[in-house]
Amino acid sequence: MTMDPTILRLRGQTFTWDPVRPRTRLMGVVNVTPDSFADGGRFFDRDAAVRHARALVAEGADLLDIGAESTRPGSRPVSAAEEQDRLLPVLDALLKEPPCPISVDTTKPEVAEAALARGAHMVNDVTGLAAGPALAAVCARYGAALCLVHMQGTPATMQAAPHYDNLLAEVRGRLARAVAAAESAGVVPEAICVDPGIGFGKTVEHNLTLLKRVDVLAGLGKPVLVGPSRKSFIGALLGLPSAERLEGTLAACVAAVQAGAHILRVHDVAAVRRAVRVAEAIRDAPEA
Ligand code: HH2
Repeated sequence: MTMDPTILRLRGQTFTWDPVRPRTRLMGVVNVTPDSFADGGRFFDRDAAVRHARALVAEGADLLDIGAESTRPGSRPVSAAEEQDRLLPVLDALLKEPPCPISVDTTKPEVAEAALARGAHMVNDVTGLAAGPALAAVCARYGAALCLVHMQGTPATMQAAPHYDNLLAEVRGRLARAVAAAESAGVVPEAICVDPGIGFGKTVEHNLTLLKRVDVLAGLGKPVLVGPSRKSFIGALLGLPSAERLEGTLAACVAAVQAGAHILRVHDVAAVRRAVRVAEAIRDAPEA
């Protein structure tokens, strides 16, 4: 029996994962925000953000994710106008000669519309269409990809008291409903990926279980994107601030790959590329 490859279509570009030896793709994070938890303020300036994006591609990023609104726990929402003022100049510079497909981390249909009209390839919605199908309809109109992330609550409240009666069933069920909503809004089935939302309404233990059981989401038939990079569950385990979470990030990324992740959203592209390359070589080695 031959298995079908997993596919993600990004407006003319396609990522294909071999079912036996899938090659993990890396999404490099570019935060054009003054307050992101991992790199807040460092790339707020347009030129610095563009330089950083190009450096991530040189390090081996297959895809870039540009965000202009922080979604850290307790972060302040920004208006669509402010988000566009931050995002669009960076996007314009990168899309003149796109170094790789570009995703835009936004929950607002008007911001997505402006970004996709300029040629962005994907929308990364950390709320998983919680506000309804409008964002999906915009993606459908442009033939763009859509990443649906599981979040319990909102960034303002999500870490107050995360609770699940059945973590894996609830995360999978919510994502399955979001996929159905996206497809009914006209998004091409092969242009959708799903994400368990590490840190989005999850305790340390919830995050660990989701990383261990990425395979549960692979059953949805979409590529699975996972974003453990520098997150607070690593800080909680090791007692370290975000600047010192590289080793923890590498361990989480390798575990996620072993559990079936297709795309990793990371800040430290070069280091993760090396760690994943070795993990994949071990996975693909002969048994004896
Ligand atoms: N995590 C963050 C933001 N966007 N998107 C996806 N698909 N998956 C994630 O896990 C994810 C995400 C939060 O990380 P970061 O961008 O570093 O911080 P901030 O939200 O403060 O900008």
